[in-house]
Amino acid sequence: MRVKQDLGDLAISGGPPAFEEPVHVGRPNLGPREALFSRLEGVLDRRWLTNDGELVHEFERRVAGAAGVRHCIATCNGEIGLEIAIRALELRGEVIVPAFTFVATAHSLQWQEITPVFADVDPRTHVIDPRSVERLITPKTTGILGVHLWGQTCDVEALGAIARRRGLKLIFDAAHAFGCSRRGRPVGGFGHAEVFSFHATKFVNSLEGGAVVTDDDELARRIRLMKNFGFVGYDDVAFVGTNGKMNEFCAAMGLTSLDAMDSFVAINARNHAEYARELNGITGLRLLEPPAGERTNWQYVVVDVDPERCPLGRDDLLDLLWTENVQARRYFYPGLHRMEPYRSHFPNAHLLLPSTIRAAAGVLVLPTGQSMDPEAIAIVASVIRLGVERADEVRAALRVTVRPRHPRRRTDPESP
Ligand code: T4K
Repeated sequence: MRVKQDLGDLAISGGPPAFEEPVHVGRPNLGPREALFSRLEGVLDRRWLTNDGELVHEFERRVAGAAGVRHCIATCNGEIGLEIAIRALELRGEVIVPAFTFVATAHSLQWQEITPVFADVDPRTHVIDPRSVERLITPKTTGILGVHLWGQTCDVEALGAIARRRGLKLIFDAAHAFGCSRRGRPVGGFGHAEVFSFHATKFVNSLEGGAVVTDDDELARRIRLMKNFGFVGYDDVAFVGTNGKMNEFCAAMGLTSLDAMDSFVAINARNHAEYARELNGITGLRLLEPPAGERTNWQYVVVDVDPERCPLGRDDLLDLLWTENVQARRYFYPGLHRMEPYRSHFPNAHLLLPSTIRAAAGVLVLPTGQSMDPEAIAIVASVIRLGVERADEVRAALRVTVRPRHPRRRTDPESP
């Protein structure tokens, strides 16, 4: 494992890959093992494995505290958390969402036969553009579902004003934004409800897991019942519910992860600074920076590759990195409007989504977290720098060596 300095060092030229083992974007952070094992022993000793166990309650208290809200309802994952919040808020008809996000945001609506209507995003931050939202409101619209993508917060003030003026519910997919703030306020208390993900790939993880947070007492009561089939007593069900419960092993992992949260943030911040230093000056690359003065979790290292300026295209850079065993990702390509069933529902959606299309064409997400250190980052950056500086030769080598060997590394849906 060493910095690549010359074309001949690259794997496409026959050199050994930069890393022997794959380097993953979503490599989980792990809290102290002893603390985890001791919590797991406790679960087994108590023989209380799920259904509102004591570790889930403790997890909920700590997440609510960190998010500065009165209520936290832990769920089995973020997508189910979104579905339940959407249902408890009685959204129906159409709900406006950004087209540039993970597919779960739209699926959580479509799964309940609510139509996601795709708004464009801000070209610099990649979060939903309130002006685009306003233009998409119809008599069928019941809500706005914003996404704090990459931990960058939505313009909650503008969205809140639109929602109030047009009588809409406002909810946030905060899957990326646990531990982040906006204007000094922690993410969690914006809109009617916000939903976190604690999936293994998130900086704080509970293996699988999520949480709905809100300051609305009645909404919290409904969500709590809905995530347990709608039971209000042993023999009484109040409404349609589902099984959205978090179990005790997941809560044990989540609590152990929360114990180490500050150290995860510090590692991510250090990694981000290293990437900023190492990638500095490479033509056509922009490292997305979180807003100054806010708390952030630095969970994603997002590089925008400008197709107009960068000599090597984003997809070629991606292929080059994979040949070196760096499994970078082009989240959230190609945009939800190009995934089924949305592509068929809205064949012309792309006409209103120029910034989404641009973001989807440029984003490259690089590995960070506990498993990365400055040395590894310098190596990743050296591959990128070499790729950009020797773009013509690299492109030519990729065409003959990589594409035929790795046809399934990435798949491209049909345009538009
Ligand atoms: N809203 C937004 C905006 C989201 O980003 C997400 C999830 C959700 C809602 C829904 O939340 P959950 O229902 O998931 O709680 C991954 C995650 O599975 C997903 O949670 C996440 N967003 C999304 C951005 O990333 P994939 O399809 O990229 O996963 P996969 O299997 O390709 O793994 C990602 C990378 O992590 C790979 O390089 C492998 C590595 N990895 C993964 C796991 C699970 C590991 O090294 N170890 C592991 O244990 O979706």
